[in-house]
Amino acid sequence: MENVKREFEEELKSVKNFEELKQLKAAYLGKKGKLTSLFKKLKGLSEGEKKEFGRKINELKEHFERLLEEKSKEIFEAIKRESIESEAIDITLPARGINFGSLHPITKTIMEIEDIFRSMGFGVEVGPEIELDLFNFELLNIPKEHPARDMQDTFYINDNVVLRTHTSPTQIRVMKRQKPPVMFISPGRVYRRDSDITHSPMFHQVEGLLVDKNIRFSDLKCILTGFLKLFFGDVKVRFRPSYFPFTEPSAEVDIGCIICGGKGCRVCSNTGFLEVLGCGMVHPNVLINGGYDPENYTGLAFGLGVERFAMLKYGIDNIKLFFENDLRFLEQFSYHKGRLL
Ligand code: FA5
Repeated sequence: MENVKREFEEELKSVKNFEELKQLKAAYLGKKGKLTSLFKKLKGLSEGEKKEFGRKINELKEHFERLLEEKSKEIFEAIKRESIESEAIDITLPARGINFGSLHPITKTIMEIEDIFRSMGFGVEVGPEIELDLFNFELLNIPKEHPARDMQDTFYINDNVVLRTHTSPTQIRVMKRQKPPVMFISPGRVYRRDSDITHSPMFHQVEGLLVDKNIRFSDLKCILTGFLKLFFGDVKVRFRPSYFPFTEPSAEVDIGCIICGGKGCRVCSNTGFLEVLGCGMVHPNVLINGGYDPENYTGLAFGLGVERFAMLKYGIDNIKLFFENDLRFLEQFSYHKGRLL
């Protein structure tokens, strides 16, 4: 019995897996096992010896079972430990980069323009891109024979409906539904039959309208100069007389050329200045068409091309880049690159 015990304990030490453990168990406790064969020896013993021998064998059996159970737990733990170690994640490894999307430069520019005007107290309105001829032209004091109404410049849907050629129709729409005072900007897409490196058939404008009592040209100058300095930094601003059918007087606004600093270059045609927007005092006819009394109210209005603002701000020399969706171009406006935070 002592020999069997010693042998079993010795063999158990070298057991490494469940298969070997099973074989060991069979070799000692199985039908033909070493311990089982000891039981057979009981037959040849006296009653007194049988009792003593039987008790010892049973104790030995329990001892073996206990050791087998412990070994089984030990193997199980070892397997578990091994799998945890082999599947461990190294959290010190650098992570795979996440692809951040980015706001389109035109969206960013509109947001920036909106932020500046909101800070001055302007609200934001939107108008439809498919517009009645009545709102796009007629009520804005653009007569039937005006060249802008030519098929060469305007996309007509039918005789009375156009793709709006500017955001100015929003002026009429808001005035018709809201009593004065009004003070809002209106960004959106506009369409013209126009295409070269600075002109696109679809582009964006931001309209501005302020109508109240005693609104003067000096208010217009102050608002637009303030806006341009906030948007472009400390640039020179110049107002130049111009003509729009819906404003009187009208002006175009130039800023000192950002490319050459005012010295004169190809971009500013050696003038040192770049035209950035159109503006003026709202024509009395437009106020009447909007339902306002021009004897009591005056207004200022302006309209700017967003692509032109974005091109000047970011030094982009071809308007087509905005619409080609080339990721190499768009990625440069991504927040995670840290350039435009
Ligand atoms: C207008 O559209 C007037 N509605 C602006 C206005 C509003 C004046 C209120 C007075 C009061 P204009 O046609 O100049 O004006 O266009 C305004 C700006 O749109 C231009 O300065 C230019 O920057 C931009 N623009 C015009 N055509 C295109 C084009 N095809 N592609 C890109 N930008 C353009």
